[in-house]
Amino acid sequence: MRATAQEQSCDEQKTAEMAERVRQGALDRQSRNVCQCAWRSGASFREGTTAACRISAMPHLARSICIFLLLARPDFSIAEATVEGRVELPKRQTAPVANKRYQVITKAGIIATDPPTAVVYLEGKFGTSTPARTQMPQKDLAFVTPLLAVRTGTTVEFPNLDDTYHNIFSYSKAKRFDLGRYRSDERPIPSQLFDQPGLVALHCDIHQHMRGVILVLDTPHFAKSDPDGNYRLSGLPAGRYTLKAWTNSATTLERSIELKSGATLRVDFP
Ligand SMILES: [Cu+2]
Repeated sequence: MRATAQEQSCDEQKTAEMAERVRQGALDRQSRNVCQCAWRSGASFREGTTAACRISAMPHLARSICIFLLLARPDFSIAEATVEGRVELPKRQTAPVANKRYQVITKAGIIATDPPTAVVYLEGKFGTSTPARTQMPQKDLAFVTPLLAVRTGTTVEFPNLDDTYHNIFSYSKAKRFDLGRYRSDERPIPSQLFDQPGLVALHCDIHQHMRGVILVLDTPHFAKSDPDGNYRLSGLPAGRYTLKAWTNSATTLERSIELKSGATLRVDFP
């Protein structure tokens, strides 16, 4: 692909900046990624591209610098990693019933889903979270999604989609709140900010059988497993981390892992 004059000019400026940074020894992780943006040739550019900065398409100086950076820093990473596998789930508590929704149950003080589900997440330092919003609706006297995983700093709205009142509350240490009684037309939709990591057990003051769980996690990288325990996390930064698999309030399995750029790692629990 040919670069336009503007791209060429931008490219030269970036290249000069890179050279200056190298000269000053100010080559932190962010600046090492400058070569990602040094060559923005329209549609061919994508952040995290695996084509080694599309080196072959670069002007000579940018190419030389990128090759130098690649050789000088073997831990340099621009491609995203994936981890996938299977979590051995606890045995289900009740016989399977066709078309029955999965639910949150409490047995001997242990909170779990039925059928069992795992939440797999990557623990590490991923920078501060940006405010996010999501919803946990109630319909037919149940939470539509009884198990919700969110990152710390997420505001969850609790819309009532029934023709009756609900009153969602929690006594959990990670978040204690009581929304009071509200109907479907309540505006703004009752909500809570989940600013502490941990498990938040949800109840309804009106319907005692209603159970829900919010797992508040200090990471943007998490996924629920399928009913067979299979999971997949993609778009992960390379590095050493702890991978955790929550299966109920008493059990969180963990493994130390090393993710490599552009590679898919297979991790089964246990
Ligand atoms: Cu209710």
